[in-house]
Amino acid sequence: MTEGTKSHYEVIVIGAGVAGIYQIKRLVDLGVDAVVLDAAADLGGTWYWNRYPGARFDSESYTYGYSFSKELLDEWHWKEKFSGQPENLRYLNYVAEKFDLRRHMRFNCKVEAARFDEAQDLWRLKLDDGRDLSCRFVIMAVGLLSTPTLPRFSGMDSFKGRSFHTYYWPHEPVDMVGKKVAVIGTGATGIQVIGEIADKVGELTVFQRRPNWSAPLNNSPISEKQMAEIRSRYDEIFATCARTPGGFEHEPDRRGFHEVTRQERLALWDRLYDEPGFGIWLSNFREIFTDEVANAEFSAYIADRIRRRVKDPVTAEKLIPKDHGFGVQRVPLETRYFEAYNRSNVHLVDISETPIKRITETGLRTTARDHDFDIIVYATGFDAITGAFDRMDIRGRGGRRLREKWAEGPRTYLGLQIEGFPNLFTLVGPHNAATFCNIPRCIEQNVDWVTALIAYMRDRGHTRVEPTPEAERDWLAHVHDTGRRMLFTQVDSWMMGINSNVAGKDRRTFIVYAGGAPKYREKCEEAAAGGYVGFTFR
Ligand code: NA7
Repeated sequence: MTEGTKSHYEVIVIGAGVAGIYQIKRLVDLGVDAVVLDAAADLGGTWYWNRYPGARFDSESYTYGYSFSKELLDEWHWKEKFSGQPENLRYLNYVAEKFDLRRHMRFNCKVEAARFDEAQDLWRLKLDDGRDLSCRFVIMAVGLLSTPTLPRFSGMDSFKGRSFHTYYWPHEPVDMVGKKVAVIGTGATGIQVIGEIADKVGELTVFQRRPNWSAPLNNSPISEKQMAEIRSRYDEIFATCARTPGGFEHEPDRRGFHEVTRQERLALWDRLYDEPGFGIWLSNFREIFTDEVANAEFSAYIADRIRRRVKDPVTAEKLIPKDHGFGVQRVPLETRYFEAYNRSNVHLVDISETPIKRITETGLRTTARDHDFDIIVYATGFDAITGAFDRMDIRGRGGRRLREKWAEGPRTYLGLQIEGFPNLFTLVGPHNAATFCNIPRCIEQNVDWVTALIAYMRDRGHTRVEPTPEAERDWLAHVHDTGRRMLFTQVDSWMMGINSNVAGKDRRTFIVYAGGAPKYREKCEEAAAGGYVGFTFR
């Protein structure tokens, strides 16, 4: 049987992004008969799709790369502190080539349905081209933000110019010189695009529903010499990442916010504002995340920074969030974003005042006026975390649908398995530390854990693993406990499962794990060390 016609594997991994690539590496090393399927034409996941101008890490590149191979760490030179999409995709291709992983990957393979066959302890998968595959284990490596969502404006098909969601940015260069461009959405993506294209297009009009708090990325190149120094510190760098809640290099300031003077707070903030990366968020006082007084004072500080950077005071006020504090949503990091609004070719339209009524043949109409465009960019975000699962018809024991089980919010054990859905693993799913993490750091730990469990079962001849309802109930309680004190749970954002463009996603739901990666790792290790406490085997 050729690989092309082969229809049964021990393990099928769905998704050839950062998680799927490492997962297949570990399975191949273990001698498991496994394959990775991806709906895309090639590997890379997030970094395959998001080709919009300005797409880049806001993790330090050298903390984002895989840590599992010293040889790989020694060979790869990250050229920028926060590397851009083309280089990130090159990196993932380099990894796949180096470890000869491509031959275990199938592209243009979209999984439409997965059904658990209880008699055989197998999963039966249906691809969108009608093919059927089977396997003992399914490992979902489908990404957190892989289901882009468009607004539901009328007339969207009638637009005669070019329009696309940022996730589907065309592979060939888009000529924007001299063009009239609209960007709808000012999340992390919109903020990256706007900063990048403002000085390259004819006219840029930004349609903002709600502003986001944002701070400078402070990117810079990495020289050969600096890279050599980074290589010599990799052990230390990854050790730091392993002990921080979000898997970053940035460690929180341990001083109590209320125990230092205002001058001391300002000194810290002035320093962090000019430093690269997420320090402004993650090396801040811990109270920023939990204490409304601390959060309000810091938010006022950032608001002043915005006022200093944006010349027109009316525009500046529009760019300052009034309905939530800094850092209670995912903080976009920006490059020249606020300065973009000082340019005469850039215009900000506040669509909370004048909502978009429809898309027209030549542009769009707000309640105030018509705008003409050559290109409309939808930077309108994703059906986050559970979206990719919702769109697959996944049926576990008794034909139960995952979508129905999760209708009132996801339930999992360790964010890695689901009661009623044996032999299915979610590497980057709800209630898993990877939801709130410098993601490869958490992915490596999850892949290692799942691989060890598969090896454990193989050694014992087990054919089925599934969490108990009690383990799942206790994990849900723990997930809720970790989020209880966090201000982010009081705000509508994708981190709380809100998406105004998807029916039913209008209720705040705990979908992330806020206990921090070290605590999460401890829980996973405890379960494994005790002989996989909370799981039943057959
Ligand atoms: P986000 O952060 O969800 O941002 C989406 C943006 O699009 C946000 O400003 C939304 O406004 C806006 N939006 C969404 N739907 C509409 C409609 N219908 N009309 C007007 N404006 C709309 O997604 P991103 O892609 O920017 O970032 C996602 C993650 O990718 C990011 O956190 C990183 O981890 C990488 P709203 O705030 O909802 O009013």
